[in-house]
Amino acid sequence: MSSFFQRLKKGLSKSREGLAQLMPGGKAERLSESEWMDIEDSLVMADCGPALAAELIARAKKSGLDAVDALREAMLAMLPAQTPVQMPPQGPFVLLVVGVNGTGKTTTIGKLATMYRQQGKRVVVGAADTFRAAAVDQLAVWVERAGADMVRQHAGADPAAVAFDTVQRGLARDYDVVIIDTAGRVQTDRGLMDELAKVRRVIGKACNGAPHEVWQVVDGGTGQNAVMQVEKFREVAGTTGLIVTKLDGTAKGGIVLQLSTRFALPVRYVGVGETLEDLMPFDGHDFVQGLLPEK
Ligand SMILES: Nc1nc2c(ncn2[C@@H]2O[C@H](COP(=O)(O)OP(=O)(O)OP(=O)(O)O)[C@@H](O)[C@H]2O)c(=O)[nH]1
Ligand SMILES: [Mg+2]
Repeated sequence: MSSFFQRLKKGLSKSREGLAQLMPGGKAERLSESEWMDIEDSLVMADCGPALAAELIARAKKSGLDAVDALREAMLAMLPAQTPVQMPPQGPFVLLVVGVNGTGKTTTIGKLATMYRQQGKRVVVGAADTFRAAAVDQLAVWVERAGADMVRQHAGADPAAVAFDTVQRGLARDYDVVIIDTAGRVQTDRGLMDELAKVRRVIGKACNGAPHEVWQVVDGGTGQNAVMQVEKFREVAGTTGLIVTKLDGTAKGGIVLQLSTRFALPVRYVGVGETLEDLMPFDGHDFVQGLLPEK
């Protein structure tokens, strides 16, 4: 078993232990109504949200399997299909990374750039978080460690202009992957959300069909507010996939299932630490196994 999975399991231990106490491993149909309700509460507490928790319980009750198997099947059935990321047949794969402040965008870009470099791809990263000079320097450190290249402008430059330049550079110099870092923004900030919509538009002007993916980074410990975040970013920036970070910490895990099922968005990767290697492709089976008690 990989150490990544161990770390994920450790991160999810609180939720798993909470559920373990409620599931004696008996046949599902033999659990009493109040036992099912306790499990439902516990799923809500694990950040699954009330609607998903109710749906999972309804499906589990019907299945006739024991509680753990029933919930596992229900969770897996509700997760959207994990189709592979489509790389464009020609030209660079352009990825826009968005999300609320401090969720882990820049760190995750460092991890992604490292991963793509390890696959032998040429990677250029655009520093479109121009708000703080420190943000560009932080990105520069990650990009250098990854062995990727970076496009930057002066602090305070128009983020859309940086994104445009980066995509043009990616096209002109035959890069395989272009990743655009953006400043964190709260989904209720109209001005900053408009700015993000512009970044997206301008990327499309630099390269037809781009961005090919828009990945929203969500802090796994955020709780229910994450639902609002994804709703709004999806509307404005056209989120196509999720990356949930900090699952090595105090995150309760259910938010991953809730976001993915509610918005029918694939979770592409999960972050389980602060170093370059701490990114794992999302695997629904592993995740659900980590969340549910062992039998
Ligand atoms: N434990 C843990 N910490 C993480 C993970 N991903 C990111 N972090 C930490 O989260 C903090 C914020 O990360 P950043 O990458 O700067 O986040 P950001 O979204 O770029 O932040 P802004 O650009 O300010 O919006 C840093 O201290 C990271 O080390 C993770 O998977 N696990
Ligand atoms: Mg950042």
